[in-house]
Amino acid sequence: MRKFLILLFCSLTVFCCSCAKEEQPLSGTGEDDTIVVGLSQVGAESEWRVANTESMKSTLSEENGYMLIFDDARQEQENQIRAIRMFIQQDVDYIVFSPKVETGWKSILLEAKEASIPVIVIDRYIEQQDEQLFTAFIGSDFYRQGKKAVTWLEDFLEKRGRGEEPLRIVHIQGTIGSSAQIGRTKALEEAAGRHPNWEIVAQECGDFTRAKAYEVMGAILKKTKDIDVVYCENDGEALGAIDAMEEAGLKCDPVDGVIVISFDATRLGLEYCLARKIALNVECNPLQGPYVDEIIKKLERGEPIERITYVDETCFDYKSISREIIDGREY
Ligand code: GZL
Repeated sequence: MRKFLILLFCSLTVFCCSCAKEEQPLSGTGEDDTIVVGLSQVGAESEWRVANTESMKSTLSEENGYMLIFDDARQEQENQIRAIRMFIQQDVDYIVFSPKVETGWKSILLEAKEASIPVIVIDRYIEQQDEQLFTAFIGSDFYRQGKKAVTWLEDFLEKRGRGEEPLRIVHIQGTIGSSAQIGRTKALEEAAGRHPNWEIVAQECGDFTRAKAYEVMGAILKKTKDIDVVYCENDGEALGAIDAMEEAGLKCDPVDGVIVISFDATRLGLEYCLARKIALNVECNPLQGPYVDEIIKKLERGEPIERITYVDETCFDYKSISREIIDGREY
């Protein structure tokens, strides 16, 4: 009944607006079979995030039987917690959220559990909890992504006879405490620990944005230009770091310049890969809407679901990327 009241309120709101503006058919069916989903998104910090949001909105649509209540947390965990509490008060059917960071969710997820509202975590992970605080996770294995990157780098250097040479690495990290940063960082730091000739000469947070990465890379370049590899934890950071390096007169190229490694494989990031400015781009698939839709429809039918689902992902390097691949990409 409360869900019907939410839909009725929304329809009346739309109706009042439409009367005020122009004649429009009422949106929303008001039928009880509409699935009401509250979605809390981290923000809009990167092209990847924008693509992730678009995938959610285009899938959890009215045509597909949903009413989506969307909240942009603007990079603040407090805003996500507030939005989830609002969804609980509105008695939505499902709560979906991408946790900005791994910790700090136990209390609010216990509230959702007490309200018997299933929670689906997307994209990033939350710290392992004893209780079953979420119904399903759909996202990436970030440590596996990092392993792909360092394995590629080890093979690349070995093939070029540079396996034993000193390797000076600049590490631009993503949002500290996010599972994407934790996993990608762990893989690099483990690899640096395995290779005595590898040295992380600078490690700074670029917060997954081009602007912040440009700023921190510029500061690093004031101290040293003796850099062999820049390991950026997403495409926005890679572009910002490349901007700063090129301004400082450094060439970004896997063969005769700085080796730049990136994550996400957005269209812009792959353009840089085709231009050889990014040597390797590890895909992080944002198209998670269809996965969420499948899980919810199974739950609605009372069918069993997988609690953990990793999305399909690959990687591209400056040799394997092509114009055809880029033109065929959805994001
Ligand atoms: C990864 C996602 C990260 C992307 C960044 O799944 O959480 O956040 O790698 C985005 O581009 O900002």
